[in-house]
Amino acid sequence: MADQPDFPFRMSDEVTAARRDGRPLVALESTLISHGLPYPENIEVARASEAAVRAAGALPATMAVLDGMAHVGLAGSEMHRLATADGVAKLSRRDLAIALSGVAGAPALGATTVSATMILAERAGIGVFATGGIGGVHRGGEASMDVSADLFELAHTPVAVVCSGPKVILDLPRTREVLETMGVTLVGYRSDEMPAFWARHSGLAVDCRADSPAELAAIIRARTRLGIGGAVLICNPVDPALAIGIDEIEGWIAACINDAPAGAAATPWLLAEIARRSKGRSLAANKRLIIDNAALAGAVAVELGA
Ligand code: PSU
Ligand code: MN
Repeated sequence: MADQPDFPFRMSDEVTAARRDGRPLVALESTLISHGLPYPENIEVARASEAAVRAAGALPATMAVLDGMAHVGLAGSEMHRLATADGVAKLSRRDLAIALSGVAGAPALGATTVSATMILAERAGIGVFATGGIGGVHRGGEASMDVSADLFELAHTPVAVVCSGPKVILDLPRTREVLETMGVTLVGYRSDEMPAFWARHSGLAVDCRADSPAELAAIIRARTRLGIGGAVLICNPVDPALAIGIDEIEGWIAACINDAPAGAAATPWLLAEIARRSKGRSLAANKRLIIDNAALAGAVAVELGA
């Protein structure tokens, strides 16, 4: 926990005060700032997401590793660094220990993925987290074994995650299967289907539908009471005004997926490539859904009173 002296946290004054006063908090990630979106859209989205959490009545805690220290809650200048610096590391579960070790060669600046952000949120006592799209089984993953550490984290770490489904560049049926096997509770917000990031429809079912933040909070509370760990994954489909049809998206993916690099660079490369091919439409949808997910996470945190 945050009060453990050996865990090198730096909590912002605002987050510290919110925890002391029992005010609701929402964790936000930073990989989408440093690797998921171009500048200046990335800093606009980071600021707008924090504003959306506040408008809902909660307080934002954006996570990153700066100068070897895990940060829970960032200053504006720190978000700006993450949005503009070159060579920001992409930190997943495996990378956190290195980034916090102080060894030579450890990255000075690290953005946290869904998995790393869930870990920091749980350690900081923050139970609700908002992102854009989660990682999952990559296309061809049955051979390459490229499966995002996000899925493992969702299986184990008890933090509710609000997203717009797995990123549509992934193998969605296999990602859905792994979520089921891992025992992640998959809830559609005002949706019977698991959404697919920029697309509202995947053809894959959720475990249950919820139509209000109060219902979402009830499911999270019940899972917490069970004490089984792992996540409630809340899937909030993108605004229909900016949604893109799956067939159109599949065309862009087919045209570039064979050129994508392997490993951690795959997702950022595909997002940038499709932003270009879609003439910015995927970017507009991505921005909207991240901000809307932050707003919904704020409402859920208020409902939970934590
Ligand atoms: N949501 C977005 N854009 C992103 C991400 C989420 O709208 O770039 C990030 C998250 O940090 C997620 C990561 O953990 O993409 C998945 O990366 P990978 O597929 O390499 O596990
Ligand atoms: Mn991967």
